[in-house]
Amino acid sequence: MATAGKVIKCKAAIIWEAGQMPSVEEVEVAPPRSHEIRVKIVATGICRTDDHVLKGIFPNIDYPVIVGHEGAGIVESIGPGVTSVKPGDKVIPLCIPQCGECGCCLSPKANCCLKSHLCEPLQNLMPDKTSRFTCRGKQIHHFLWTSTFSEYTVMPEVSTVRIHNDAPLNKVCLFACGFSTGYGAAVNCAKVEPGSTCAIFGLGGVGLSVVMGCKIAGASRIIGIDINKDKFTKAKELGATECIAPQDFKKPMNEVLVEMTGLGVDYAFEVIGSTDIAKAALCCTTVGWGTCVIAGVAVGEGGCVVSPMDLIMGRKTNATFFGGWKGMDSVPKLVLHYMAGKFNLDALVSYTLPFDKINEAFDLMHQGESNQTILVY
Ligand code: COD
Ligand code: ZN
Ligand code: ZN
Repeated sequence: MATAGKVIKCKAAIIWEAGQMPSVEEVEVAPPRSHEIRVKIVATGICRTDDHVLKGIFPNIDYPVIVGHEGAGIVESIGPGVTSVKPGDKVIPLCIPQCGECGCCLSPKANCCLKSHLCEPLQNLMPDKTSRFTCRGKQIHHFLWTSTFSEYTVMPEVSTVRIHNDAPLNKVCLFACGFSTGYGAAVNCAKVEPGSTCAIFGLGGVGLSVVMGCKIAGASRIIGIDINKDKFTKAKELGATECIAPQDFKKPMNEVLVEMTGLGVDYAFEVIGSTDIAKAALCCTTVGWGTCVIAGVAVGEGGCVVSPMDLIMGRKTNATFFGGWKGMDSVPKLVLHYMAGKFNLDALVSYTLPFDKINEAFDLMHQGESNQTILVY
């Protein structure tokens, strides 16, 4: 492309300081270096993790920063040594890379690549500790090596996966985080079985994706729990067999669920991002084999105190990052499954807005108004 090797000027949303809303400005995006890829982002969702940076509660972040990781786009140019994609290919950024060489990448049991930006020392620059973004002469930091809140972004090759070129980017961007996290919590982490009973705490976009995973896995009872009853219609449309609101009960929800099911549920999912709810999710599972999966990241909370007595009788607890998927191997397959009609991703999208309305999208998230908002450039 004509832009290859040159600096590109485009718009991006910059968070200049913790606690400030992003400001849409012109940035310069340098060409990709060795083993890097420059991508024109076409669509991006927004995720609570982006919001955690906005609020200043994501650990060890340097500002100013361009966040965003739930994106999809088209390769504009590649740096030396890149072999997996070429200009024009459709790609999805991976919020957790897959280097293919580290102990976790080589093990079928793990998806947390050890060459990730999340490994110590946590840092939000490119792998070589420099940035490809500048604005008014100032260096702007990357985030998760994805930074999809820039019309053009540079990502390491290990964080970029090629998908089918007919995939609709304004929908499949949800495979970059929300859908994959929730669906994978059910099918990879819990390994929900046919005929089982499931409880899902939180029916936002990620919780609804857990509901879809439980349904596809053949669960016979799928109980959705949310304080916002407006979430119940969609949850039932996607597979929840019952929905309940905590404010309608005097007892704690774990006791309510044990009463509803006799022994407790086989699988419970925490999809709110609260340590108190994680405890309730563990305690509503059946003694003997019940499994609790924590999908939410409760940033800034003190931690979760669990008595060994809650576990000693055979209950298990587990947590998942990105639904346990190895991104390179799995995301292209998830996209193909979507294109074949296996998942109703479209039902997760509450709003599609132009990128310039990014602050409106964050407001909708804060008001609990939206499941997933997609921004298009
Ligand atoms: N009881 C019941 N429901 C509640 C309660 C409560 N006390 N508090 C809130 N809720 C409901 C809300 O009404 C809402 O419907 C739902 O819980 C939460 O939904 P959203 O839309 O705010 O959030 P999601 O679905 O987009 O995401 C939820 C997560 C917990 C997954 C998210 O916050 C998170 O932690 N994401 C990071 C997890 C991860 O692994 N990410 C991978 C890369 S970023
Ligand atoms: Zn690795
Ligand atoms: Zn996310």
